[in-house]
Amino acid sequence: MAEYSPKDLLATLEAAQTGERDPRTCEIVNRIVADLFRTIEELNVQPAEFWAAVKWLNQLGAAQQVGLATAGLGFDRLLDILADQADERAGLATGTPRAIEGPLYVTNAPLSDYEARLDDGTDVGETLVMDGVVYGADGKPLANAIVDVWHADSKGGYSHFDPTQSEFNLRRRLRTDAQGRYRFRSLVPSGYGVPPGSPTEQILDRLGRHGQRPAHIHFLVTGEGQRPLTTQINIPGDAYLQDDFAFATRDGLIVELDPTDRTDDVASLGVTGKHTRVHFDFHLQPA
Ligand code: MBD
Ligand code: FE
Repeated sequence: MAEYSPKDLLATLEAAQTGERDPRTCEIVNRIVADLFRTIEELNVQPAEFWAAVKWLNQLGAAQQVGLATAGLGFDRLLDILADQADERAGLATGTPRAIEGPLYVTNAPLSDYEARLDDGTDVGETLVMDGVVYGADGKPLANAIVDVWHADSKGGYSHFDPTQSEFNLRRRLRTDAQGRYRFRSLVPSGYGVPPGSPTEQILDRLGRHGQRPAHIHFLVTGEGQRPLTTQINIPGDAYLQDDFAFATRDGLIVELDPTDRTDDVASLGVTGKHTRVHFDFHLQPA
């Protein structure tokens, strides 16, 4: 009797797709299943290993960490590399480099015109004043652009996900003024580490890796007629700057820190003593 092979099983699986199917879903799922069948066959994956992976995936989902694991396994950066390549082919490879969104963005942060204070005053750390201009694809300053900014606190935690922080702490949307300017007061963030004991940490341990990100600040910049830009800036001097577990550090996104005690121009932000300044402009692409 002829053996029913893995290839036969694949063919049977695909032949069962006789209903009102979504062709794109079929194409992708069939490819992934075929690739995994091959992996299991060629690497002689044992049932105990397979079921351990299923258990891990369930734990990963239950912990809401699928998007954290994808970042750590390089998928998020992969999507950026492919988008960069597409831009290159289209002659659009200018402007501020993109960098991964990550799993910790929250929509609808409080909206302010031009400037805001991001921190709720309860955290320790160095006061940061960051400012800059959003430029449209035409090279001119863009009024009424929205700079949506979010970052970690001194312990590397993000509000909404860290229940000890107040709602929308270190998260704001800033609307640029007529000159395209935005600015905010906050605290210099610390780096992020994946939660200890979590499913994401477990897989990183098995891979002989750490789960640390260097200190960074996220941005989603949008404006009329412009392509939305998701990016991050990195704080220099961090031990993990070139060893990011999410592979997101890029040239052009590492800012300079400017320590100052000048306060006359930041009175509306309530800044009094010594603090750190960062200047960073965003250059958008056409929609
Ligand atoms: C982060 O803060 C982050 O930016 C990414 C990409 C993954 C985990 C935590
Ligand atoms: Fe982050």
